[in-house]
Amino acid sequence: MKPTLRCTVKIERDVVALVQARNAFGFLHNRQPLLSLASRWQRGDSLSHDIQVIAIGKSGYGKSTTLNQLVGEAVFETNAIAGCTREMQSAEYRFPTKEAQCHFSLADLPGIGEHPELDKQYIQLYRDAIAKAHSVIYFLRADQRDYVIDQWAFAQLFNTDAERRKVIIALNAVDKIEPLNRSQPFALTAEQIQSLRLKRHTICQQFAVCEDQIVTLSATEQHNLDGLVDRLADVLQPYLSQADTTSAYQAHWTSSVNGATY
Ligand SMILES: Nc1nc2c(ncn2[C@@H]2O[C@H](COP(=O)(O)OP(=O)(O)O)[C@@H](O)[C@H]2O)c(=O)[nH]1
Ligand SMILES: [Mg+2]
Repeated sequence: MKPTLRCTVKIERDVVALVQARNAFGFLHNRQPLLSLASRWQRGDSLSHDIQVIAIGKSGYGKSTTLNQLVGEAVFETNAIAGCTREMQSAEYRFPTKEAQCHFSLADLPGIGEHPELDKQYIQLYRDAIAKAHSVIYFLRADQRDYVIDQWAFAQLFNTDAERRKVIIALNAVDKIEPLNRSQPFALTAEQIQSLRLKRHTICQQFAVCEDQIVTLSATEQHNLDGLVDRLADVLQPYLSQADTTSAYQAHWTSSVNGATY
């Protein structure tokens, strides 16, 4: 029997809560998925039309930490030593639609690189998940020297142009790029910026992606997380349309997002 990836919904909130947590998600405000391009998921008795973003990559690269930072709460388990995510987990945000049920979904997938046999199973599951996702955040770590397993997985997962267009490479842990500095508050030195430039160039060649598909960040130092969301906005815009909202929702929005303009 073909293995399937079980998904546990960790939290469900309104999109407004996500925008309040991080203003960069304002591109979702007053929007809803174009139903014909949405990903369909059965939720209990009803069908949901979703915009879906998935995070994949080796265990320990900071997928869960990054997603938690993006949504502003500890939704996904993180672990310094052992890979802890064995199933797909998601944070779901309801769009304010009148008729169809629609969500913006951010999902954390089990990490690869722990065991070759497990990786083979995960690759097939990842391929199914990628087919349904609108964007895929593929994690790498800036302090990693050898990307052999990552390149192997990437080549298995992204074959067609359509698959490759979905990819954003999140080059995480830039705080650990050489030469290390411990300045507080965190800031990259000129030497680190130069190392990062070389690293980006190498990744472009090794993974055959464009420079603008790579976002450099540090989840723990909260560096350039908005840059990652801005890139997501670029990839997801074509799948969104103006929301068909109720006046009640509009009133709720206006009173709950004080001072922010979108
Ligand atoms: N220095 C540094 N450590 C990080 C960063 N992001 C995550 N980590 C650490 O890496 C470890 C694994 O993170 P986790 O999010 O569980 O990785 P996952 O397996 O990819 O989900 C944790 O100890 C995190 O604190 C980062 O940007 N910089
Ligand atoms: Mg994890």
